[in-house]
This record gives sequence, C-alpha cells and structure tokens, in this order.
Amino acid sequence: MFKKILIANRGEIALRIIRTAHEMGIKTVAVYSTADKESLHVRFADEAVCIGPPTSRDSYLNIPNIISAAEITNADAIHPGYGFLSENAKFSKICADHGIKFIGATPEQIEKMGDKSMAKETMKLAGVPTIPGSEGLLDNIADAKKIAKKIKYPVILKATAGGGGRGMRIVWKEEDLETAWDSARQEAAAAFGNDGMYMEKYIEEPRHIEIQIIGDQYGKVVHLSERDCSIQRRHQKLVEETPSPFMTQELRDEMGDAAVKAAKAVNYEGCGTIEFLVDKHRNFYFMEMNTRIQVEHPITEEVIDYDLIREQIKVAAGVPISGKNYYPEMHAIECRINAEDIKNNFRPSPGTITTFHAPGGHGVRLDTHAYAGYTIPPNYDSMIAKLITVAQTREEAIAKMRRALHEFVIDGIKTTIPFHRKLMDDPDFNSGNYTTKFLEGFDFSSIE
Ligand code: MV4
Repeated sequence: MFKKILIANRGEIALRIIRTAHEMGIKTVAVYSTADKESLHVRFADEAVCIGPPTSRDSYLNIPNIISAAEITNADAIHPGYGFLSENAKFSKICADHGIKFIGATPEQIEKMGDKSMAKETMKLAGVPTIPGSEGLLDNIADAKKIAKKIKYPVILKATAGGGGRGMRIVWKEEDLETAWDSARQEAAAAFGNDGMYMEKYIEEPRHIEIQIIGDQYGKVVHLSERDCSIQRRHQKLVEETPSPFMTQELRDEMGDAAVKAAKAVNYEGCGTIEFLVDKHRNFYFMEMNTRIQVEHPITEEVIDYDLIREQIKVAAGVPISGKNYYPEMHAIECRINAEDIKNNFRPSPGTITTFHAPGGHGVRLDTHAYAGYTIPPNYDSMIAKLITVAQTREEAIAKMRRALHEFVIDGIKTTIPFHRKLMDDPDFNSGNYTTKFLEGFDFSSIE
C-alpha cells in the first residue's frame, strides 16, 4: 500500500480524499495556491506545499510545481480528484515517468476517451449501443448534408474535442445546417484548437443516466449501478440521485452490462463513469466516459455502503476487487450548494461566509471545506458544499433533504440553497418526472 499520497486538488474533494487516506493509515500532502492558505485541506493534511499564485494555471494546473512537491515530500502516489489535472494525459504520463503512481487513468485511456468521436467508435466496436450518426468525423458540409438526410432531422453536430456542451449545435432542418456547421467549427477551433466534428440523430427529451464502474489491475470490472444527473442547467449538474426514478431492474442490468463492456474495451483500471442518454422508450446510448472520480460519487457510496475513494486507492495499489456488481439498497440525493446568485443568472458570489450552520441528523451527509469566517476566492469553481441525504425510500430522502435545507444557514454570500428548497417542493421533481430539459422551464424568479 502507498505510504504517502499527494492530493493535487483543493476544496471539498481534497478534504474527502485526505479523510479516507487517514482512515487507511496513509500520510497525506496537500498542495495549495496562495489564495487557499486558510483552506481546510491545508490544515488537515500531514504536510502542505504552496505551489503558486491564485490563478489555476499557475498553481493547481502547474505540473512542474506539483511534481516537485511530490518529490520533496517523498509521496509515492498522486490523487488528482476531479477537474484540474484529473483527465490530463500529459500529467498521467509525467507521474508515471517519475515513478509516482497516478490514481487515475493511463495516458492512452485519457486520450482515447477525451476524443469523443474516437471514444464513440471504440464503444460501437465493443458492442455498446451508440446513437446513429456519422462514422467518425465529418469530411465537409456535403458529407454532413448527406448523413443528416440519411438519419433525418433533427440532428446534432458535436465537436470531437468537446464535451460538456461546447461546440455543439442542434439542427432542425437542412437550410440551417451550413450556418450551424460553420459556427460550431469556429467555436471548437477557438475553444479546443481542434475543429473536428461528428454528427448524431438528436434525442429530444433524454435523461442523463450514468453508471459507476470500477476495474482492477487484473482485468476484472464491475458496476455500482446508476446515478440520474438530468437536473442540470447549462451543462452544470445541480442535483443527482440514485436509484434513478426512471430505472427498472431490467434496464439497470442492461446498462450495467454495457458499462462493464465499455470499460473492458479500454482495459480500464480504477473508478470510472459511463454516461448514457436514455430516451423516453428507455433506449440507452453511450455518450461519454469519465476517467476520474466524479463530484456526485457520494450518492453511490451511501446507497451501497462502499467508500469509492478507498477502493480507488486500493486498486491503484494493486489490490484485486470482488467480482460482483453492486445494487442500491437505499435512496440518496445530492444537492450541490454553489456560491452563486440564482436571481442574477447564477452569477458567482465569492466573499466571506459570516454564518455557517451545517445541517445534521440521521441520513444527512455534508461534504464541504467551508466554515464560518472562510473566504471563498473568486478564482475557482463556485461549488462550496454537497448536501447528501439517504433513506429507505425516495420520498423519505426528499423529506430529509427538505428538512436539512431548512436547517442550512450560510450568510455573507448568495448560494443555491433557495433553489434546492423550491425544487424539493416541485410536483414534477416529486413524481420523478424530469428530463434534461426540466430546468429550462423552471421559474427561478419566484424563489425567495
Ligand atoms: C446529445 C443530446 C441529444 N441528442 N446528443 C450535452 C453534453 C454532451 N456531453 C452531450 N450532450 C447532449 N448530447 C444527442 N444525439 C443532448 C445533449 C444534452 C444534454 C445531455 C446530458 C445532460 C444534459 C444535456 C443538456 C443539453 C443537451
């Protein structure tokens, strides 16, 4: 087992990783920017190294400084968390070259899954269902026209270097195709330096349901069932739950098998997620693979009583996994608490937290690095806490969430708490009747 892990991240996920490492008897090294000197991950790690100024590219994305920090502290592994360097093939490679175990995917896997068209073709070959569309990249506008005619409108153009919705255009009829083609390519070239595009049939009101998987170094891969992430706004998830209210045991088994097949197709080792789009007839299609631990991993941990970070560290150290899939025995919901002003188009609201009263009680988990007196820097992601409730049934988990949100007091900054309070009373949310379109029709203005 590792003796010392450096955590190349900040915020709640750095703290989350430190907690499990300490439970496992592993020493921890925090790295921090000058903006995060007072952060809890710095306080609770065994050692801490400053890696640069506030700007991410000079600190949490600064590969030479992070590798130097690992070398001077003698860390034998690096956990990248999510975001930052977690899906950076170059960083994964540099860690390996320095004899430091990267707790994440290999450079090859990151590269293959980071290219969305290549990832899709890999999955299609492996027998994982994919959305009808172009075979690989589109050659030119004439090619795009021909394929759209074949699969019929509406279609969607996607940037192969994209993901998270950037470089994407929905096209409803042929006369709009050329404009969409030109603007999507321009956007992709500017954002990613890669204007490669592919096309798919547009699925109109899908659900976003993902399957958690874990693989070991000996070729074994199992799944840990699903998370429904359909409640999102502008590709930012706000609420996740498991089990999905749309799931059946038959669909879970089929999607679980497909996810395991997908992971095996790339010899996957570690924690990963296969994202699927699910249409109203419960057809499901591969969308993307995330080669990292995800923000929403705690809901899976709660419903199957399984520490994903612990198991992720174990498989990285060469420990084999048990050969069985895991199924939810409880219901869990996560609300992302962001320092954002919901009345002002979710504008970031950094600043000093004056009052912080955390909810508690049975079935309530709060993953956060925030506290009274903490100043949220303006340089990073605005998520400051994840409130998770777990209960026997969905109704009870919602009731607990409503109660926990009622107790939760954060003063000094604006947060998404009022939005979540309103959502917990929404009839469609309560009946489980929602798709990725749900928040497009949500009335944010009437929130108090
Ligand atoms: C789609 C789609 C409909 N049809 N592909 C959005 C981000 C990127 N990962 C893929 N996305 C979508 N791809 C086809 N063929 C709808 C979306 C989509 C979406 C997917 C998941 C969660 C939220 C979403 C919001 C808007 C669009």
